Amino acid sequence: MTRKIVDVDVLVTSPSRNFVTLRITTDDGIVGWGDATLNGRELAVASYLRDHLAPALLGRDADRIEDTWQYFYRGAYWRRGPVTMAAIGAIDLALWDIKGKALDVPVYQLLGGAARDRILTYTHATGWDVPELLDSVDRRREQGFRAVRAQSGVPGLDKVYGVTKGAASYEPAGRGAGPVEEDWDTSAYLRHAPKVLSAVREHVGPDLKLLHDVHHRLNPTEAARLARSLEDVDLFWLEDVTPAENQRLLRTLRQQTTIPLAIGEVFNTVWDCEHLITERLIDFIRTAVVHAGGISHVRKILALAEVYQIKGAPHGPSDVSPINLSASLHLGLATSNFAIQEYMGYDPLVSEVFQSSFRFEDGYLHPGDEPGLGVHVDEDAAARFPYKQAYLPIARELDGSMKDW
Ligand code: CS2
Ligand code: MG
Repeated sequence: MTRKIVDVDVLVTSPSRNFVTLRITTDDGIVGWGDATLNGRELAVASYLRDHLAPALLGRDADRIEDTWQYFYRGAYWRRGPVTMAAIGAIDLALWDIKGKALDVPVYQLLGGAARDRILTYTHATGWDVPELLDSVDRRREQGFRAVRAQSGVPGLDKVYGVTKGAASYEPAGRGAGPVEEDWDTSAYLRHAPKVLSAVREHVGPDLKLLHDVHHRLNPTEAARLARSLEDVDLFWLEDVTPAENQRLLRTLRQQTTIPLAIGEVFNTVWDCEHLITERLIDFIRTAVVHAGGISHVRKILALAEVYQIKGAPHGPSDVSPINLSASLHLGLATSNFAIQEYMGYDPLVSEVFQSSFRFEDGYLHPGDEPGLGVHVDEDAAARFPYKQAYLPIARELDGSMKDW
């Protein structure tokens, strides 16, 4: 018996920020939902799905998840990249959602059942200066988080990645006709970051897991200098220390520091991070489920990582939807080498559109046991929040040359 796909649609909605959601409906009336959100390039993915993949999805057997993945990955000829893989990822998530609903089981049961009872999470703490950052860390600890990422301002710079002045939550994409431009000063950052992170460690004591995201800003030599200055802070990880297109650049850095390294959120296939994994240049692989081809592909990345004692820690900020977060939790619950899930929480408006079954308790998340991925999308509510153009910032060195944001 085949379960045919009879309708495919793409919703672009903006409850506090833009999300792209794929809806697939089968001939027996099952609806599956997939996240296709790519911050700052949402319409590209929406068009890739609507104009190129949806026509080829109609009539396909919804139960053939792996074949569908291969069909759209190999069949496009033009492979990889965030737009392509987010579109394939959305289809993958929607088909796993359908299969779980058809069999009346949560997706993690289809992936081998629970390999743990709950999933450790980390969240963001931000502050323009140290006192503000320490307050933010304290508020996150009071919420129950056992792991916190700490980001602060940098003296001399009026905008810095990961920190907003005074706003309640950090949303990197600014609404408007073009990207906001931010200055960057590596020397000032290298002087300041060790002081900030040491002050946080001093304030919180030894138990809280402390993370920091360098956000691709350093070259390997600067990264080694920063790592050496942070050895005593006992970081859970140092993230994206250097742009990792040239993965072999991490070889020397790996020898120069014992700080765990996390990379991968901008990667979209196993081939993007193959050397990082097979040469064990990192400790955590961060590919986001939606951006790396969905559950079907990220589970393969994690299987390769397991061979090298590398753990999964998927990207999961507030700029991918609760559908992606739920998929990440189902995968994480069923994957033995899964370490931690990024979880920033969402603006209250988001839950008007996405009703999720995952639950946060005592610093851990669980996807819940609803059939499928456990997320319902209210399409009437989604229609109330039309898309608003938004761009991620760009960064420039003080001499005006471009810098990795
Ligand atoms: C960051 C993200 O959460 C993280 O680790 O790298 O906030 C990233 O800057 C955004 O997802 C970009 O949209
Ligand atoms: Mg990051």
